[in-house]
Amino acid sequence: MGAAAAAPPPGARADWTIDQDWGHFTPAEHDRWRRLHERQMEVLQGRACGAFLNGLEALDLHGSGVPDFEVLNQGLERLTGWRVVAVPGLVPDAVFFEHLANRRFPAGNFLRSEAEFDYIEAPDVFHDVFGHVPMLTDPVFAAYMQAYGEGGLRALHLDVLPQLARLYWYTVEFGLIEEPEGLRIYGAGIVSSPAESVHALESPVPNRIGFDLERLMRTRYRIDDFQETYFVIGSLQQLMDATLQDFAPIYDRLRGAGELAPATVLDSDRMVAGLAVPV
Ligand code: HBI
Ligand code: FE
Repeated sequence: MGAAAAAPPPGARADWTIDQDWGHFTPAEHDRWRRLHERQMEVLQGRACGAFLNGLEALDLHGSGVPDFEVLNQGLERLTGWRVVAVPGLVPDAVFFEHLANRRFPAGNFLRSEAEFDYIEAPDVFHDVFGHVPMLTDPVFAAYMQAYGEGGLRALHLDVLPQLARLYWYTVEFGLIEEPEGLRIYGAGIVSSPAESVHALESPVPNRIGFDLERLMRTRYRIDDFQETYFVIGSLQQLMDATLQDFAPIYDRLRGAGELAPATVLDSDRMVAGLAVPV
């Protein structure tokens, strides 16, 4: 094992979880959730992927307020065995991987302030639950997320966590998918952001590159602005299949390959067109 995992903050359990205590959310916070949800739903029709929209329906996430995890988990567990657990904020990688490997998704137990309505850097309950949880109702993506956690635990003693973080970043957080109807969003970081939901699909600025695991894991990312590159999968199964291979030779090749700046385009890249905007 690498360095001993940091101790959990006061009041948190050894696995860094805390009680959601749904009653602690105020009427003002439930109203803020409603407005965040309403604004996103205006943007996401025709932009979010089918699995995401189906997940919102399946979990009855219709924006009535901050979801009560006890209620949310009854539906989620029945569908794919996943549960949402409340945490104070970001948790150490080892803790995060352990939760994912056991089909538990850690969600920040706080809602952004009114001043942070448009953007918050730390994942709050809106980013985590509205952004991430609907995709966990899809059996293939649910399996991918668990495989990611298992892979993370196996890699803790290796020096490849930055490369694994890029895989999470460019798929789970900022992934795009080609569907029969056209290019769509599945990444939580995009789907929870009104501006990036449009930018990622329609702006001529970013690169959109066909998913290539090793190429993706070489590519650095920025956390404080729209992505300069998005990776595009053809199906969720393609993502799951990518995790089924032996990563040892991949890690060896990555150690020898240079890192790529976020806006890099390689001759070997398959460029994908943005969403044609209906005039
Ligand atoms: N912790 N609560 C929380 N949420 C995350 O999304 C998260 C984390 N810890 C680590 C982490 N993400 C990233 O390093 C992943 O790439 C593993
Ligand atoms: Fe996230």
